[in-house]
Amino acid sequence: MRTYVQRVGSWLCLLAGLMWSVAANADDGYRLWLKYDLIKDAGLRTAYASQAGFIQVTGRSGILASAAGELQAGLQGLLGKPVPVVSSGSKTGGIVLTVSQAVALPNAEGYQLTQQGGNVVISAKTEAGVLYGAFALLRHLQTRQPLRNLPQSSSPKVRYRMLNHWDNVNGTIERGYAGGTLWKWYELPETVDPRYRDYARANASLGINGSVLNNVNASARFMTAEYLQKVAAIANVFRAYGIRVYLSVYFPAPKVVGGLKTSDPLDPQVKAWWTDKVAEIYKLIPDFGGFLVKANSEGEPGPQDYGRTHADGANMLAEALGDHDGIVLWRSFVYKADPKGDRFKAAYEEFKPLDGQFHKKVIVQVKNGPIDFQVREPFSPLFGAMDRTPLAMEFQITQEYLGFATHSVFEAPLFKECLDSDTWQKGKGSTVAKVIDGSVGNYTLSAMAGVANTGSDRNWTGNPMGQANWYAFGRLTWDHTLASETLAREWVNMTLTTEPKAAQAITDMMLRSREIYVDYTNPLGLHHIMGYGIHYGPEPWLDRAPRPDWRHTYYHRADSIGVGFDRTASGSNALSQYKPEVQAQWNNPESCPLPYLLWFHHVAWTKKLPTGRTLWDEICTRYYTGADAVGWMQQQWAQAKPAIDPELYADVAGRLATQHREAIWWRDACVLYFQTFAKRPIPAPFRQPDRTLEDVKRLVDIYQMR
Ligand code: BDP
Repeated sequence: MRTYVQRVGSWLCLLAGLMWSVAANADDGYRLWLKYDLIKDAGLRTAYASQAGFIQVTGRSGILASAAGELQAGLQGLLGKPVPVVSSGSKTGGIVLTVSQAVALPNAEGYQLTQQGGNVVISAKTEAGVLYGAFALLRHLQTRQPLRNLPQSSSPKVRYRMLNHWDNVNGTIERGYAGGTLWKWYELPETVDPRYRDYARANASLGINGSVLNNVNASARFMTAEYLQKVAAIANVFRAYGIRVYLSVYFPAPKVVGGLKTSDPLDPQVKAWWTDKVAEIYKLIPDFGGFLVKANSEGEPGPQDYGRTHADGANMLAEALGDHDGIVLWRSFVYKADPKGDRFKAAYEEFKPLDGQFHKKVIVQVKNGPIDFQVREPFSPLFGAMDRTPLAMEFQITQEYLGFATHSVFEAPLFKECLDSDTWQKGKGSTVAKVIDGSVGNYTLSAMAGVANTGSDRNWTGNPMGQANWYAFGRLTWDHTLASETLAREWVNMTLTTEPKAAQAITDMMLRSREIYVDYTNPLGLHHIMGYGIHYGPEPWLDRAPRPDWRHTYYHRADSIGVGFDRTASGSNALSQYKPEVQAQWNNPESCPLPYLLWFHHVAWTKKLPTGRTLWDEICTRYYTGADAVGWMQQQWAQAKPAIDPELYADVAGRLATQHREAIWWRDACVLYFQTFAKRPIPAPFRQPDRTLEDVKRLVDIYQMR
């Protein structure tokens, strides 16, 4: 009996040990790109360790302590040995952190990594700069760069580098696909989730220095004393990582929570209310960043409700900020339900006349494209037109129109395509990036915002591949010249694997993924044909909605002749909102680049394109090859399997399988629907779908829970 018990006991121990080791190896994605797993190459480890004998830091205040702490944890993990933090010494072979006014860089948050007197020295004008330098050094080691590649120096090109959270008080996230909000409003301010710190670390590692905590469809609650206490508790955590908090404003807050009779921005009582509110906020949060405002847009109230302009509203808030170091980010995402108009033109029509009228603390925040975060958009004409107003970029990281957390779409190529577009605002070379970094207009205010894809899921982004979009966005806010390939490779190396073949297979998959998504959903410049409301799956046939510009037939305009939205002078003339040089690129259907063709032209189904195919055949080719290419993505991922954590591998493999099935759904829905107009066969070698249009329509109803 004793032997039996002993035997069972030892089996149980073995089993427990096994389970532990499985659990210890399983990667739940929580650590993002800050994994710091042991470097397996002993030679490299020794080389790095020879420069990492100690971390010397003189100050021990908030941000410097964060920098030293991060380096210590990172080096211990990567090198497998403890690294002491010391406050002084004349030893060599260590890392020295120093704040020095002598550092000559354009931005005080920039850093230098040099080798001096046998040490690696991280220096910057500010503590935040030192923190960014510490993360840069860690990234250097995580991506296995040789130490001889130092020195390096880097300075952020944009001043306000921020995430916008569309998080609601009730814990949900508008267009969030990774669980609920990270902010536990009901527990705050007393209980401060340790996760807030990890959120701040991740963002600081990219250079992000601001976070708007709440949805642009804002609740007035955030302006109450109760909620400001909660916000302050989060700000206290973020401060040690150089991140400032901002709040979205519900414009009628003075009426709703202030008890005033009006929220008219020119009313003296309203002005006084905001001035007092600002004072209250800065007392609690001395480094508060400022306000983000969605006004007179999609039913949100705003200054126009009182006969005032967007500039009146923005300037009133800017004045209320007074001498505090805060800004107002006023969104240009506005459009009216005009059946005769073109939604494309709306933001320009409202904001261009106000150019030059904004207070010096106001930045107008513009979505990358004129419509709404579609899979591909031409850049917003405002970037070329507002030459007397600083403009912020608003990208969407969360994949509202890009297949949620199911489809793997690497967004860096989308961001870059917009940033690198030439607006010609002040002549050739006035790229969108240079407009928003302030260099074209010579502004010191510059900002870039991304609508966050984070949530309470353990791995932060639902789809582990979504982490790469957070990563790429953040790195681009720091340096918009970084190439998509660099960003993909860095992220893969830091997050998934450094094994070269596997890393290459995944990088290749990521780099093609956006174009593949475009092909099986909206090829050749089709846009806004996704599932109504939910924005998932195809629904190009939608011709009934409360507003004309919420109908999808409004956007694609398919008829027996052809498809596409004529935005030239013979149509809505939206093209006239661009500089002549930009118009020249897109104006002529013969020379308009294919990715933008149906954005600007109604093209005949029979029209021969430069590819040698007719428009109809080209559309079909894109839908079919796009859907097939998801099969290729699956193969790429499978190639990397031996080098990837099994849990993480299986998670992404499952999502890719769904993506493949849904790509075929998109394909069938769109070719079957457009075929009812084109009245042509599916070109060989492709085959007519087995199912009918009615079959695919039913699928959409199921997703929409109709
Ligand atoms: C749209 C979203 C909506 C947002 C809106 C915005 O569908 O949920 O509120 O943008 O940016 O894309 O304000």
